[in-house]
Amino acid sequence: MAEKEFEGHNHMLKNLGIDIGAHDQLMQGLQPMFREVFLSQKNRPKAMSYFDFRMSEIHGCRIRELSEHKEKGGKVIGAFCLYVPEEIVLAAGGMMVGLCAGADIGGPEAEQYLPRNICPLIRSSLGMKLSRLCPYFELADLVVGETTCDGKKKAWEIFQDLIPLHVMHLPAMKGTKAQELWLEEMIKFKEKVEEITGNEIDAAGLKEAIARVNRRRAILKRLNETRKISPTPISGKDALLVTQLGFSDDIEQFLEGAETLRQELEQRVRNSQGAIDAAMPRLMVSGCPMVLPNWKIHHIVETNGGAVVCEEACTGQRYFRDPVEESDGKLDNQLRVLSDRYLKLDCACFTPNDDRINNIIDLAQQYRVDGVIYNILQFCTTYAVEFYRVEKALKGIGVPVLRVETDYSQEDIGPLTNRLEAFLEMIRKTH
Ligand code: BJ8
Repeated sequence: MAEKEFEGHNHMLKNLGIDIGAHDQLMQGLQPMFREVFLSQKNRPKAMSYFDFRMSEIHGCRIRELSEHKEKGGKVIGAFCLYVPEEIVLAAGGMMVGLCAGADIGGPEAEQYLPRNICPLIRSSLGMKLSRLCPYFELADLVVGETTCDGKKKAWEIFQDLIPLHVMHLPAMKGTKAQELWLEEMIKFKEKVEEITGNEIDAAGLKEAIARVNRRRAILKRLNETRKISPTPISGKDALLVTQLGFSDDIEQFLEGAETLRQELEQRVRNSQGAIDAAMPRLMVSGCPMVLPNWKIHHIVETNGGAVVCEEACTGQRYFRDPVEESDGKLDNQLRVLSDRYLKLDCACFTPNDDRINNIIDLAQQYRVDGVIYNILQFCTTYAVEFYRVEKALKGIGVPVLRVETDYSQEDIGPLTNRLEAFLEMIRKTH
């Protein structure tokens, strides 16, 4: 990432209220990290250059594009979770962006409001807002929370004093009653988005929005299919970066970049050209989301003789696995279909959560993994407790699993590396 690529947007960022000094420091820290994690890789697909560029401009060009959208009267809506339906925002002419933070930022500021023993994703997301470091937050006309885990549920009570907030109430179990409740939430969200954007959503607009988001799901799914092949044509780090960028990038530009990458990856598969040696253990990372710029586990694995070939996470399969059914139906029917599709997501906040266990087994088999790294963000109770069932199910099919608990700091890199190295070594010996 060229250093000057991070410059030149300061005027725009200042107008948004960003703390320029602290922001420069943040970006300067990110550049060497990006070089080390991504640009130092050998055998990278050429088409990753699009994603490198978009990453370098994540607080540059992309912010300019969103600002221009707003200058023309468009609205920006921020969200923290896969349960928030982007289709509704697009159907009302808005743009949706992910707001979750994946770096250890604004901790001291956030700790004025939050206990220390809270998950780093919640702490850093609040920290980003409080320390005025995230232009996406500052651009958002509305932020959408959701009642998933307890930490998030209660954090919205703090966020609501800082930003315009709408909370979607997610049921904790699935079934007919839950479907009705969730449909009601979907309708309330639609009405809120209409109020914010001033645009009424109709069946044609929603149909078009569903098709657009489905196109992104489809290309991500197809890209990821290539990772089932050995040698994998793309590193886990690169595949993760592509998915992570999906949460902030413009859909049409993203589709173009991803289509070029798809063609290259499929050609690589035909040529048996791998990004990582076929002899290296194939791993799945399962658990909490890994949001930008959290590449910790993938980087450790892939610099220690392993290949990550699948992510069972919201920054992975859960993001693109299930399309929304496309129909010519009336708006009411479309909202129901949309609502049912979103309720199918299998976050660990649900109980019981058999779907997730079944999906993990299915992915482990489809991607022919030699082992699973179960990734828990510190203090994330739902994913931590669900490990019991995941481990049991994986043992049942003979796939070893390693549970790791980590945060956004760099302090645990040493011990984490030792544990992951030992896990890889154990796999090598038994295969
Ligand atoms: S659908 S995974 S994006 S809630 S890591 S904040 S669960 S304590 S992020 Fe998530 Fe939606 Fe579920 Fe996905 Fe809480 Fe756990 Fe922190 Fe989490």
